[in-house]
Amino acid sequence: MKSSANDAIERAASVVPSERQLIWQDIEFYAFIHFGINTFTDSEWGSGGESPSIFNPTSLNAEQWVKAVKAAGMRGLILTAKHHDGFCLWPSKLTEHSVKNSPWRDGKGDVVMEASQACKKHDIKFGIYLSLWDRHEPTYGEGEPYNEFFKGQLRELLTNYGELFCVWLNGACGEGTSGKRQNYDWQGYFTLIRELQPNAVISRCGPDVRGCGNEAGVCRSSEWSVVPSYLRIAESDYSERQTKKHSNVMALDLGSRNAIKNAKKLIWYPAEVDVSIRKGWFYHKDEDYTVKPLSKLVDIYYNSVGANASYLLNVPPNQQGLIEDRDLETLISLGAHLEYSFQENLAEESVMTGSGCLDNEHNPQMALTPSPDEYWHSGMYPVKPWLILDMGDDYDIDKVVLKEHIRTGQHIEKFTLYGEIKGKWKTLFKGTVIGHKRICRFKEVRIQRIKLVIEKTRCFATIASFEAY
Ligand code: FUL
Repeated sequence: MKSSANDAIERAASVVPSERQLIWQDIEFYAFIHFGINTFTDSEWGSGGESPSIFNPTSLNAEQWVKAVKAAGMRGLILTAKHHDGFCLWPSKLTEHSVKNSPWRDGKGDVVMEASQACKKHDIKFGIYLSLWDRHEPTYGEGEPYNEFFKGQLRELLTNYGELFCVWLNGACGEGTSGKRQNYDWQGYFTLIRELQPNAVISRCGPDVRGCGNEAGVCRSSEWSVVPSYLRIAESDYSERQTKKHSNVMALDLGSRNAIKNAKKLIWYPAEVDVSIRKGWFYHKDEDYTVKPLSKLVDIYYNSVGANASYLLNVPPNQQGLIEDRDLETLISLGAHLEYSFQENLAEESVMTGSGCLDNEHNPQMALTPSPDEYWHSGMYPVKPWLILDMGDDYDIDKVVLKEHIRTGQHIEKFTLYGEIKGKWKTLFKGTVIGHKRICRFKEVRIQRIKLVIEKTRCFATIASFEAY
């Protein structure tokens, strides 16, 4: 007889990402640009009562932002089109509280347009951040009128700025000027976004990407992409999440066998690590000294991209509308560091053998092909399946990058990597989940053969990519 726990495992193993989530998973590392009225008041949260006349960046240059983002090795950029203060970086027809009433470019400017065009020019994906909470808009808290206003703003942003890879809906929700809280029309927003930007993920207060639960740049050591559905904000399960004390996104374990055993519904809901390069989200001169050192940014990379999450790094432009030199230099060194670290995959021309496979199409060698859809499949319900990589000669190795074939779900729960040293298998790394990507870092060793043993997996195991550096 099957237990409900086994049943949950079977269900979890059958959950797969959507096409848009798959596209997003490959972007991995992208930027946040927090810029707006707060930049000019030196604050983090505006009241909504600020005058648009104070928005006047003297030398705004979106290409400078995009070049910096690209130099760091990032592949996308998300701009705060509207933060909680309600000030719009585009000339919205639905409010007077925007760049159109500012002195910047004589009221004819559009920051969203400049950023989207710079991204397009430099082949960087573009996304927008839109705060649900609007401290300026008088209809906020009035129900339907605000929902219509918000959908109108979405429509403007989703139709005039080309293809978006992400719509980042921010949840910070307080009272409006009326003193009332807004009842959000989640389904209405989501339906509109799907209609106008079908390839964009809806992040944070959305169904596609969840926050890892903190803004400190760390994710869980086992970051599952398959988690209970109450974590997702949608009309039906939002209230459930609000009332369930234990069901918060900060919970340490979201996806283990234990965490999912009683879940009613399981969904593909991968994690994103968002963190600022500085102390605050917006630029403040007196926080210039807080720019994180390269080593910290690199650690966050391994603890996010390397741990089955994405890395959303905030870089706030100053009052001139430019990224400061010290942030810029750090971004350039970060990009150089990552490029150097992953320069030559020594597993590329190797031979892979293994414990078995589902069929010849999924034999161990398939873990080494560049195509993401060619992969090794262990066969059903395997017992400690393994792979051995033979690089043909000794190399100095300190990193192994593993990827599951997540189109067929996330299965691997526990694994160990061994290196063959003087004829003996020595442990290099012990890990739990793999998912989209796990970067295993260890002390450099000179080896020819690396063995991966999958100690625990759900219904089967797949490896779509096995790289060594
Ligand atoms: C939070 C906001 O309140 C912060 O200002 C910032 O935008 C951060 C990314 O999300 O909820």
